[in-house]
Amino acid sequence: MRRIVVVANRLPASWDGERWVTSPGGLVRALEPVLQRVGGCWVGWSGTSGEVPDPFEHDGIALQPVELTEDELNGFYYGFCNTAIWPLYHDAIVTPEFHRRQWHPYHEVNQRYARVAADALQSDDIAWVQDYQLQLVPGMLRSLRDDITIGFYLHIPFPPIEIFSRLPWRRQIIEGLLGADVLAFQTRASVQNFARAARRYGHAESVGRSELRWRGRSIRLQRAPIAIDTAHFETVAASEPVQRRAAELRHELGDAEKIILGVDRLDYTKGIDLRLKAFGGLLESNVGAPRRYAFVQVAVPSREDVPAYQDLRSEIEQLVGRVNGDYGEPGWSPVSYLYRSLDLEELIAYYVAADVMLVTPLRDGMNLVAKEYVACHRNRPGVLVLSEFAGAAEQLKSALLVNPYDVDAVVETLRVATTMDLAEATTRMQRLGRTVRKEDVFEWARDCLAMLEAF
Ligand code: ADQ
Repeated sequence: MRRIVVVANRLPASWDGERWVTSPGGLVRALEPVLQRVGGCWVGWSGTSGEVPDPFEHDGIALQPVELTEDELNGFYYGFCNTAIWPLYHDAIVTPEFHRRQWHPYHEVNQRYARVAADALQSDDIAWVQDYQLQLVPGMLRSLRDDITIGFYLHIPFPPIEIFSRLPWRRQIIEGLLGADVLAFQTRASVQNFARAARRYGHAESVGRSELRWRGRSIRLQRAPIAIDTAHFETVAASEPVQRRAAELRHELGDAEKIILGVDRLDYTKGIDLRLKAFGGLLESNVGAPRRYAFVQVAVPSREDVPAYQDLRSEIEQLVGRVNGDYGEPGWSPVSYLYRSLDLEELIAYYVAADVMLVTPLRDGMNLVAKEYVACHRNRPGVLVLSEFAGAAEQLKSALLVNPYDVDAVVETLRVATTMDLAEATTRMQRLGRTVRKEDVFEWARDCLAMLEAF
């Protein structure tokens, strides 16, 4: 196998003040064993601005830190990535901001990643560039090295052309991406959206559905839905301490008949506000049985320096207060709201405890939470309510699919989910389980790398 150099915004480890610790998450878990086996390295930002550590090895992988100053971080990451690209690519749920002063650091920082990667690459290596922060890197790398294969994976949706076309730097972004040999996306819709934008703004030509020709080169388009380490979730969910903790949680939640759960990064794309309104609607129709339902929303702090995220946090906290004020009783609040990250075992105990998982993003590249819930419900009843606008809806067709903007429909779906008979819930969960077991993160990594190897 050929060596792989992963180029990502962040390194797979961060400094905790005393030592480097592996960052949690599916991408790291999937790629670590591959990189350990075939060699190569990981290029990314270390998480602290200012002086960068020298290249070092962690868990058998060579890490190449990229330097970012505080100013660059503000312009590139908090600025262009999170106020222009992130909202634009998520259907412009929040109005994207386009500032010329932020484009410059985006370009500069992409150039720096490309240079560090070019130095780390050996002839015939594969460079595998990750996500929306680094869309110019494929083109920049190609002009620095013509003896490597370049792959790019987009973790978030690629938007429809009507939305993408607003971007003042649309041509540069398309040309940057077209520097890759293989461009992979979460869904078919994203593949099609990109092909259309590449034809219009890059003057690329389509050859069938999964190939483009551009400036004499051939570029493959791939649909590769990201996934989870299913076996790991299944094992932890079945373990005695997690089962015990799940029972404890149910008790702490007042032994409600039905526990409904939401787990997200606190982000306006996740539809947490509409979800709370829908839960309020369910309680409204539940006169006479006040403690029947409990809703737990776990929200992980995210991008706390971006004003839109601060506003969102206040809005959600007000909504939680309103539902609890309207429907709570002394000593009993129907909504439990946790604003923090949980360790994996605790998170899994929540998944196990929940009768209904409510995943209602307004737009989401994939949504791994939905897959994690399914993996934790092998041989255990549970119902997944899933937004039509999550990438996962292309695969998880046996979930109860819903339009999250339609609050009445979410209320009705919650009613169906909380009253579903055991036989139907079991059949649906078995089907979902087959999908997440067959298409796990290792299969995803194999698919992506096979396409790159073949190039
Ligand atoms: P995210 O927007 O972060 O990812 P998601 O796919 O749901 O969304 O992944 C979140 C991860 O964080 C999950 O693995 C989950 O377990 C974990 N997590 C959530 N809440 C947590 C909590 N309170 N404590 C601890 N862990 C928690 C982006 C895209 C997605 C895409 C992924 C992967 O926005 O669409 O699926 O990348 O490509």
